[in-house]
Amino acid sequence: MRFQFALTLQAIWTGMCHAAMQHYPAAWGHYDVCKSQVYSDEGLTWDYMACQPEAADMTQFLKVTLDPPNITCGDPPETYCALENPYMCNNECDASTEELSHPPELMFDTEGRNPTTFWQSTTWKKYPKPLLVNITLSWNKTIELTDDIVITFESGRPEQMVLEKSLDYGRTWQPYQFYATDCLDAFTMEPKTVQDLSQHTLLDIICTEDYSRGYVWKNDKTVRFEIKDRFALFAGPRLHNMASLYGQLDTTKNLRDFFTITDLRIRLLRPATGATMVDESSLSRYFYAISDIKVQGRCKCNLHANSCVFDKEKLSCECEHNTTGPDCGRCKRNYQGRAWSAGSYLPIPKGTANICEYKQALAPSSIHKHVSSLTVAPQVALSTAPSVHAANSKRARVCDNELLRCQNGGECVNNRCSCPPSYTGLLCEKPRCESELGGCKGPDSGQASLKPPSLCSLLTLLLLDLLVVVVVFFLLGWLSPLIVKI
Ligand SMILES: [Ca+2]
Repeated sequence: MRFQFALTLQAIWTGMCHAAMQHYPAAWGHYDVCKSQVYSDEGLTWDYMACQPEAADMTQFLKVTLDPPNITCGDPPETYCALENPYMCNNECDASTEELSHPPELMFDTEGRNPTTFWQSTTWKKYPKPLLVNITLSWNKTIELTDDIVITFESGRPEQMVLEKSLDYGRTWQPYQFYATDCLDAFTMEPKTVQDLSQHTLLDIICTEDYSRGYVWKNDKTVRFEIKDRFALFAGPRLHNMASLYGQLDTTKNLRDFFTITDLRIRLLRPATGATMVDESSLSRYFYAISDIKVQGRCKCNLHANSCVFDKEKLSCECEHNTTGPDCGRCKRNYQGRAWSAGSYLPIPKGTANICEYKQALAPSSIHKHVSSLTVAPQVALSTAPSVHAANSKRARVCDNELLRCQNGGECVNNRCSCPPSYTGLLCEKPRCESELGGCKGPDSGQASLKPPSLCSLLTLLLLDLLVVVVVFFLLGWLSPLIVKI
């Protein structure tokens, strides 16, 4: 059912592409199916396609860490004032009372309830020492962002903040975007907006004042990292030309990596103050409060899986195409028939699966190459052991009546090659002289060219001689009238 449904989805998507629908696709992806069965001349076979999991709300799968760890309000309990009214100080934060506590998980619960639930920091009691908080979101898995990151603040957006990303599980960090009421003052960067970016500067890290300016009222509470506006630089303003974006993602690793993360870090550097000067007599007005963080994305499975499971607190791809690993980043054992490669989005709409192939599935003509370079498949290598007998011939099978692999006149007997005297090796591929003292150049090497001619070769030579004599006689008979004339 799911399979049919996915196919239908794909058909709908393809239709949408052709009709150039002027809507944002729900999840900018449509590579839902990894393989399908098809009838061909060889019977029922698999047709493989590039595939990826659906985009999802990734906040369900993250681990959140706060630094400093005791930065959440309520221990000890404290009162705080409303930013817009310093005399309204009737709010209380108490970690020991559920209704009055503001733990970090309230940044990720389902919103829409009233009143809003939110995480809140301690107040800025230690002013002028900066009120610094790092909120780290870790997935322990590479994920690809598919939609804007949206952070909703409940008490004014911070005056200075940096959004950072890691691609190596938090070992190293790179900035994604700087946010400030005054970019020059805070980060010595010219203020820019995402609209200033072009295809050539898409990877530039900018400082924006769009989400920090002035005091923020209820309708203006969000800070964004604009993923879709960046996609739109390649896919067009309504993301209707996804082929163009996929093409770029396929060929530009930097671009692909830009949207790929294992961790995000929100560095809060200065809370909203609502004024040019901080009122030192009322520091309980200044703190951070976040009610919601949205991170939409999908597991990165290198286009080798269409589902990703969350088991034992960890996400991992359910790999297809004979791949394995948390990101389907390598071929399964015995499936290294060719080097691993990520799938490709192109050609639209099915992409290219680049499956890992079973080693034994190589064409017989290429077997010889493998044997002679000693990179024989495991099954073949096993049979070199002298103790291999008919009992385990299933694993030790070298040849059979269909696979006439024995070379140089060798015959398949009991699934093993019986070689002529001058050849040896699993497939009779080696002249016996190679393993003898002095090698093939020695006087006793037994190499074909140095052997006395066999009866067969003598007969062949005799026949050839006879043929030459007959031809000469025939020519002479045909030419004789001419010779007489001359
Ligand atoms: Ca909430």
